[in-house]
Amino acid sequence: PDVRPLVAGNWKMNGTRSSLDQIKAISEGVKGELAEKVDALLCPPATLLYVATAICTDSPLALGAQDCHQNVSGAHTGDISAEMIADCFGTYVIVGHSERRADHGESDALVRAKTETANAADLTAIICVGETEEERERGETLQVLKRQLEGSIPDGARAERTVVAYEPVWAIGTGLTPSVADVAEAHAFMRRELAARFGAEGQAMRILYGGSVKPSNARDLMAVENVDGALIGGASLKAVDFLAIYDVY
Ligand code: G2H
Repeated sequence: PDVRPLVAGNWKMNGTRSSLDQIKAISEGVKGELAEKVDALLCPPATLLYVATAICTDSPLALGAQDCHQNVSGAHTGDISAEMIADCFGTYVIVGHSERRADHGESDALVRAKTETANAADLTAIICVGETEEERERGETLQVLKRQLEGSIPDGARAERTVVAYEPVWAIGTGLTPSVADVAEAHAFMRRELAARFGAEGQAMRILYGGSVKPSNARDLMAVENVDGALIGGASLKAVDFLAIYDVY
């Protein structure tokens, strides 16, 4: 089936008001004809989300956050709710990024709870999965992906509100990327798993590749079957790089 690609930027803990010019440039750069067939998203730090929406009016660039709490509201000092993200006109939220799984001990069950809460607030969740270097060396990649997909995606998930991002942990921020054949194998496997569990909805869910995507490798990675876009970290900080990747479509 035809799946509409999504090119998404994850700024992680980078960006202050001085970066607003880059957000503006990205929002301008995605205005062309490509916007008819490719979605673009930027997830700046939450501190910039509201002001970003104000400068991106008139642009098809969607905005989102990098995490949300699993509860709707309450005594959770320092956390951000799905409703708060929606209130700032965010429409997406990344959940279960490997940095959160590692830094904050997030489990598949927690990621699933966050996804449910995000979806209830009408946010599209970008659910991250991926094996570590040790898991890959032990030949466990597909097993790990299966377990993470089963554990992190809620029952009844719909394609419209669910995006999966495959981010091999060892490829994140390292400049290393899996071979095109490895990406193809992982994405084909995930597609089969999603289709087996969610039927037509699973066929239509977008599966992004993430991990050291940059202008020089994006064309090859985005051409792989079942790769429906990119989740870009470091290379999304500069508008010219983000737009060069977006433009491979
Ligand atoms: C993977 C990716 C974005 P980078 O975490 O989520 O980051 O492109 O810097 O490897």
